[in-house]
Amino acid sequence: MIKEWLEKIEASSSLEVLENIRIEILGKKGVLTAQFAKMKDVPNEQKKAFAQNLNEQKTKVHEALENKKTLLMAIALNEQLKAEHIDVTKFNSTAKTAAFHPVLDTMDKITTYFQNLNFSVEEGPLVEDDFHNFEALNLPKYHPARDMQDTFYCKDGAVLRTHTSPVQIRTMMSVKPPIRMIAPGNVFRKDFDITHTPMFNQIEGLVVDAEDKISFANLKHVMVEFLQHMFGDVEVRFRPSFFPFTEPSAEVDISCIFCEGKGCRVCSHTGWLEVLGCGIVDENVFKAVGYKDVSGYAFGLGIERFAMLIHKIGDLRSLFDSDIRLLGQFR
Ligand code: 2NL
Repeated sequence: MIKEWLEKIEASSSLEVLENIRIEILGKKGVLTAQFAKMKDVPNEQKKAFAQNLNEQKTKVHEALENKKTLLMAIALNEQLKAEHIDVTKFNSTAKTAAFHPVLDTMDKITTYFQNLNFSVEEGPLVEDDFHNFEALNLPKYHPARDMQDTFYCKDGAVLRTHTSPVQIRTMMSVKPPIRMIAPGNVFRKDFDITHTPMFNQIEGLVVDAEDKISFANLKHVMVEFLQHMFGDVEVRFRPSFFPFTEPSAEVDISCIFCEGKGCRVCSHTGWLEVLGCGIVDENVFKAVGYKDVSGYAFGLGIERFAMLIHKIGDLRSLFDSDIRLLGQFR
């Protein structure tokens, strides 16, 4: 009998079959269990040998079952692993890749352009003091031009920076000229409507060198080259303007990239789009940082506006919604 059982166990092809064999032999109504019940009919002097023999058989069956179970489980696991195997190198055309947000992408493009012209990239604190955000930029207390900025005021006279110019002030106060730098980053203004968000991104540039090395012509050339790099073959126009920190100052327009200057809704039928402000650094700014016998030019632009023009996005606020349906289009 035992030989037959062991052969059956050895031949079983699945855990289910094996379990049925176990029940058949060792279960409550199993054939070996039934043998144990016969014990009471065995004469006393044979009981010991009888029991010993049954226990040996039981041990052998039990061992055979366990060994077979281990083997079948290993086979089952192997098959499962094979079935669940994923080929991670397989090409999947529906896989979604990540993408840069258009604002970050535009910031990168502008930053890289100026890095290639040997400008350094500088950063500074978002919470500023009155000196770095206003005073040093030729914006004394109670000067009406401060109202242009719609400032967020914090405790103890601190402000959220209204432009990235304080980064230039900090740089000028920590290194000697010549300087060739840009300052990209968040700025804050208490303004919220279709064309304004209370936080937006700006890049400002500053070049400072010996007096005879800087001219408005230099500034004009760098701006024209930069704008044609960003927008392609556009006309560039300089209009006289005013900023407290530059004199003379100019606002710069490009010919409308939507109608090629013919006049459309985006350019309010003027044929021109305003894209940045710039000028020759006011001497009061150099006085405030302790620079002497130098000259400089500076410029500033809003990155969201550039991103909207480059990617033809109509509503400024959609840049702040984090809506995957919009962002997915810039992959
Ligand atoms: C604009 C115009 C501008 C500057 C920013 C600047 C900074 C220093 C000294 C002088 Cl430290 N100027 N920055 C100059 C002219 C224009 O920004 O429309 N920005 C969005």
